[in-house]
Amino acid sequence: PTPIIDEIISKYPSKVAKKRKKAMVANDPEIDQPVQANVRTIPGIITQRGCTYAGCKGVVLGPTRDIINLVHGPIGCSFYAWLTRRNQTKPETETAENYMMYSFSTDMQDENIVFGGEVKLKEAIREAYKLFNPKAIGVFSTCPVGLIGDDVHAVSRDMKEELGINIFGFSCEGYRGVSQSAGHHIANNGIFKHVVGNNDRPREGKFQINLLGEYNIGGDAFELERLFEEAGITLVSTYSGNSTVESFAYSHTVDLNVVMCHRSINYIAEMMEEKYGIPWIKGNFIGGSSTAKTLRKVAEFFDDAELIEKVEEIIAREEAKVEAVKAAIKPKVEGKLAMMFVGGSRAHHYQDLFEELGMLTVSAGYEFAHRDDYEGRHVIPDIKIDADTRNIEELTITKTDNPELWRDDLVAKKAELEKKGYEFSHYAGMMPQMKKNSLVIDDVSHHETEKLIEFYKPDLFCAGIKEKYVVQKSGVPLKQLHSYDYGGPYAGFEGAINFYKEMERMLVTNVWNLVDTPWKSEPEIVGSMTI
Ligand code: CFM
Ligand code: HCA
Repeated sequence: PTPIIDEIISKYPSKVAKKRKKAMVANDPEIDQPVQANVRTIPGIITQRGCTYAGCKGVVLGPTRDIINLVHGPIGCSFYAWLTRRNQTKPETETAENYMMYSFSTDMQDENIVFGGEVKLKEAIREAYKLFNPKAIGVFSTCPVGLIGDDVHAVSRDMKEELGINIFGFSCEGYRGVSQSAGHHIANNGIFKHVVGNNDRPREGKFQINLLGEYNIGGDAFELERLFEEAGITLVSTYSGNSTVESFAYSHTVDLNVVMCHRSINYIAEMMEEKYGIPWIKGNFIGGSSTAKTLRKVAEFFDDAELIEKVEEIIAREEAKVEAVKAAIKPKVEGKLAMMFVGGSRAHHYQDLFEELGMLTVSAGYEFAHRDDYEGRHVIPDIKIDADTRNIEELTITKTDNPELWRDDLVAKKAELEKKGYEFSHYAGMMPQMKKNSLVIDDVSHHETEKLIEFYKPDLFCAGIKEKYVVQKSGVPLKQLHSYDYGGPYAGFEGAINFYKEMERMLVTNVWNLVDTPWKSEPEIVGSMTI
């Protein structure tokens, strides 16, 4: 891939080329190689990234149904974050709170930008309270809010006092960080400060866990809920697919946190451990074998013979179904080439599904992940702290002084299991899993995407809606790994079966060879100019 990297960057001015080269690595799973990540995109280059507000409001808090997520800003920011992520939710009863189908905004106008929007924000909070009587309201700052200096935190404090419900603000202006990633961190901090620990309800269930970083895209979380329920594992809270702020408030009472998307939610996992002594493990439920592996790891943690037996029974039954479908489809898609460029965890997790089908991931990268998501958490101490990182508050967490909440039992359990080689707080990142000489690219640009397609002629490209049609016009099918193209679920055992079938549908066809575009044979625009 080194000549490919050189060819890709040859189009860039030398300074840009030098910088982009650092974000591209010919992988060698045996050795550590730094990848430039979580740095600002060079202005003028079109990439897939979104903004900090999207990461905070859209991604982390968006799927939570019993909180009014009020956007302080122009209407467009709210409209474009309105249900586009396909997170599903299932209220406990028909009348239970569910605000997810609404789009709440202060609808800032010129006047509010010039003279300040705090009064309008207060009015909007009062109106929302009067109309819906919610238990909580979150206020999300869009770009102009930070520019004009509206204090969403002071307004939230005042309104919390006036209305007597939980109201808190997020300084998640779009420009505040490098990407959505900054918004995840801001959201994690806000939830931890204002919600976690608000309710120390008595515990039910023998084995209690939270699932962190699972957002119920296409119903993924429903499939996982099904498995946990059958195993007898109590899923206390999910951050944040099919979730409630009510459950976040008592989520610090669990025995174990299982982290799916490390990028977006590792902060809460770490903070819960620091404050309450709850350990966390990295899990992955994308792919039949990953699902089995993660379920076994959870059962091993609880070390209960009955639970282990039940989990084995579920795995045996479900894997038989998965294997049957795989056996029928694998011979048809084996050897096909895939590449994927998605947010911060799916570009890694979906490699398991392709591996199961015998497909090869020739190139992959994240939009906005950090070096630890590529190279593994051991590089965290070496990550350069720059101005953009310093811009995001790092909460100082201290051990709870409530002896009933501090889990000495779990601290001891962790130490004991670690001696046996059980891995906690561990994420190896995507690179050790990828084949030698596969190409890793962070924050891939449009130009780079075109070049990659030209070089590798992949059978499948995975990305999002902005990339979909450009890629398909070049004759390569694109599978959206954000919205699943309205399919799914793809998590768990049922999810794996759905995904295999989807691959068969997309790849066992000749239709992509028939795609032809007029600009291949003649220039798109022909004209002459007379002066
Ligand atoms: Fe985590 Fe996500 Fe992702 Fe993400 Fe996203 Fe998403 Fe994604 Mo789109 S939290 S990093 S910010 S798994 S919205 S549910 S699909 S880019 S790979
Ligand atoms: C976001 C949301 C997004 C966009 C998906 C896409 C999602 O980044 O703000 O580009 O298709 O999953 O909905 O990642």
